[in-house]
Amino acid sequence: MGKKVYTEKELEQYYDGMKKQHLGPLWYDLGHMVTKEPVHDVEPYLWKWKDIREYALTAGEILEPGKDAERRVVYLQNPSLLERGLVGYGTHTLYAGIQLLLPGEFAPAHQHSQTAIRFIIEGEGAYTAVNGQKVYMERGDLVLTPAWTWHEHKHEGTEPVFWLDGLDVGLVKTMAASFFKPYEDKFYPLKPEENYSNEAFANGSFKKLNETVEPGYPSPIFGYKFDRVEYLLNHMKEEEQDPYDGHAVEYTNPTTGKSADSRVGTMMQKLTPNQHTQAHRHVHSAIYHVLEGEGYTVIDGQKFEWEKGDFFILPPWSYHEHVNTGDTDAFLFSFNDKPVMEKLELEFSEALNENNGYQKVTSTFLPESLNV
Ligand code: GTQ
Repeated sequence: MGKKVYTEKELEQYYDGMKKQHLGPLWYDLGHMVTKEPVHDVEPYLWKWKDIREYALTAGEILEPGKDAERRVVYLQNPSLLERGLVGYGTHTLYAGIQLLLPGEFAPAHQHSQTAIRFIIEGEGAYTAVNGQKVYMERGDLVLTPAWTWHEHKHEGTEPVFWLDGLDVGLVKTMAASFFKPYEDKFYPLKPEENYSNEAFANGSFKKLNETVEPGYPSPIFGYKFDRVEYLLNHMKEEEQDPYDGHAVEYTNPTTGKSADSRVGTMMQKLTPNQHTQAHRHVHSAIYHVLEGEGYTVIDGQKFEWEKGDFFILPPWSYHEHVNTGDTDAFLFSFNDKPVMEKLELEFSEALNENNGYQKVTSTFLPESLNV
């Protein structure tokens, strides 16, 4: 059964006609759609804390939240994604912003379909109210404001407070599912108990006799204190370490045993002095914040040197390994899109097989402010 022989001219007419009708030949294009491995345009990047802090502080002189702006935030823009017009993208799914509140200031109540996590970088005496429940924030704490919850921030302390906002901006935009609503008033009605969820549900240990705690989301815990995470990391046995992440703890929802937030995963890692983890890669992407310590992370052969306060992007499907070069423990906080990839049955990971599991370093990243 031979195929009809078309002349070159006939074929050209055929393909041109098809294109004009907005149709396409899969026999040419399958390889671009169903790629053998994840293909992406998310480049790794690193920002120095002293630069971000400076720009945030100047914003403190320029504008006031609740008056001139909904929030006073300097966000991390991944340059590789801005090329595609993706404003506010850290990775293709995740956003990171650094929010500043000065003493006495507030950021008004609102809700949105994006889910948000907060990680406190500097300062104390500020709280986030989640559906009216005040959660006070101190350095190293994680605070959740899950999708659709009403949330506001207020600062009752005496020094500036800085925290990281992590939202699934890119994901929600791709899904065409963004909703935002300001509350009818500045503040959502406050509940009498403060820090209730941190205390009552720590480790998922208790519930009142006549209370029902439904398994599911949002987590009954909105605030996760740093000293608890630190305790757990400091009491991990050698054999409980992860070869790729070192001493590593994921924040969980006690009713499900899974990620604390339903869409944004959160993790704290501890690397002991000279610790050098092995390289692996996974489908999920992440944004890292250095809570404490100094060292570097090799991402696809490029060395990203970090110190306390810095932020860096881990793109999807990129080999990475972490090294602590300091003489004290390093603590790395990160948030990721792993829960989404897992729910969609898209998560996959693999170790680097060559060179004993370590990458060859071919270049060192130069942060913008040192690029003179
Ligand atoms: O504090 O609710 O950085 O809604 C971006 C969007 C912070 C917030 C951000 C937000 C918030």
